[in-house]
Amino acid sequence: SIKACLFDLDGVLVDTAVYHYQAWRRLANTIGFDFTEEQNEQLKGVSRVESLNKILAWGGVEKTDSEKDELATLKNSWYVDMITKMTPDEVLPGTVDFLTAIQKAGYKSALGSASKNSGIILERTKLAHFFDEIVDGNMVTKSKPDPEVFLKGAELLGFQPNECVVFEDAVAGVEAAKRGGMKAIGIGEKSVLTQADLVVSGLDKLTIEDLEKL
Ligand code: B16
Ligand code: MG
Repeated sequence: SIKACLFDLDGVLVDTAVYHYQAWRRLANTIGFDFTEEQNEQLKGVSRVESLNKILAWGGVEKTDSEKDELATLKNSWYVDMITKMTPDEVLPGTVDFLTAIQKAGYKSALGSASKNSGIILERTKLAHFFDEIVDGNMVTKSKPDPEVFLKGAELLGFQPNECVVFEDAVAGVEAAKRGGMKAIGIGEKSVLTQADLVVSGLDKLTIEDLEKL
């Protein structure tokens, strides 16, 4: 049965995807092209460097590694400007109630995010205290759909993968959970998150009983 919960950050607990989108678009526009909201879906859960590679490919632009470093740093500076202004109001509906409920019910929880900025976001939104362990983009070498980020979370919490459930909004993240041998609750659309064991529109739609039934 499920003993631990592993949470993705962006798109599950907070909606930072809009800030990523704005900053990446600004970068693309600076180089001289644009991309759509639909293309932006493919960036969810994907690391910073891999996101940049995808965007440059959409624009048909080639850059050297050092130019890419500069571009990624520029995008991140715009993104950080936005997230440092975040407030607890930006926590997605139901998040605080659900995190409180699982804590009371005795489940352990960890963050499993691809972001290198998770520290600022958790601090600004006052969510940090809910997590027993935090695994983010600073601690992993392989990005989702590789299961590394979630396997590390399970290990730090001291549970086997099959005792863990992952909450994910990204296709790559759900795939990572399944490849790691965990249950996955998709946050979003059933037609998109096809590999998930259960899909809901947000944490506000989940109860402890849903975890017991997995
Ligand atoms: P950063 P998650 C991911 O966070 C985002 O979904 C993805 O769009 C972003 O590129 C990635 O973090 C890296 O973020 O540039 O802040 O290191 O969904 O895994 O919490
Ligand atoms: Mg996400």
